[in-house]
Amino acid sequence: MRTHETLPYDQWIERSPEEMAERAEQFYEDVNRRRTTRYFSERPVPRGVIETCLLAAGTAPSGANHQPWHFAVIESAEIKAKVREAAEEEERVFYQQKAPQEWLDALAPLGTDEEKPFLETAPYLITIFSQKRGGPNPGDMKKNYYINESVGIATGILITALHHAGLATLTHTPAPMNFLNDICGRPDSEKPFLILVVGYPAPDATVPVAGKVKKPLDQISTWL
Ligand code: IYR
Repeated sequence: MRTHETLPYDQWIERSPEEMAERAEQFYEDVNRRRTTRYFSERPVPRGVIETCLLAAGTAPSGANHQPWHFAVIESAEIKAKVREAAEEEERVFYQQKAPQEWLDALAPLGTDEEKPFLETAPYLITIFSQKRGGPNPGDMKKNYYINESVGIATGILITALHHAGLATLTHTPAPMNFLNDICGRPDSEKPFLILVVGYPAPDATVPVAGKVKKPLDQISTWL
């Protein structure tokens, strides 16, 4: 007995096994073209594209469907400069003092450092916040569940949607990043999850060779 309110699942589309295989191939080919780059162009990106990708991210499954995320989209040059200044300050401490050698060694193939010019160059910084409390309806202050899992899935969909639309992204996680609450005017009950840098890649953008190495199927899966 289904005691909750239901609807028929009628937006689902039946595909033949051949069509399924073809679509799976096409999708893999497309997402396998995504790379994280640190070099962005200042070229403007239509705001509507970002909005549609945010709507796509918002379709993510989440704990109790509470949708415990907030996306603060920074397009103002002044605010981007503030984020850069604060992030570089944290990152200087990270790279020069806090990071253990093992971590620095792991990052060496990616060529990261405390300089974050992309925080000003890229047209948008999507700052993603996770919410400890909320709920499906405006003003809800219910406890949220599986917050990191939910926000992680939504972020994955957002990255994929932006790539699919033809944009480049960079996940950036200055630590600690509490300064983002102040800059973005978000309440203390929200925790910055990550900054997604979004735009066209610079004409001379590069990607690290190390980023191309993806584990083969037999290393990432087992069948029981
Ligand atoms: N937050 C730093 C360091 C950093 C950490 C990991 I793990 C990366 O994959 C990349 C960078 C920074 O953004 O430079």
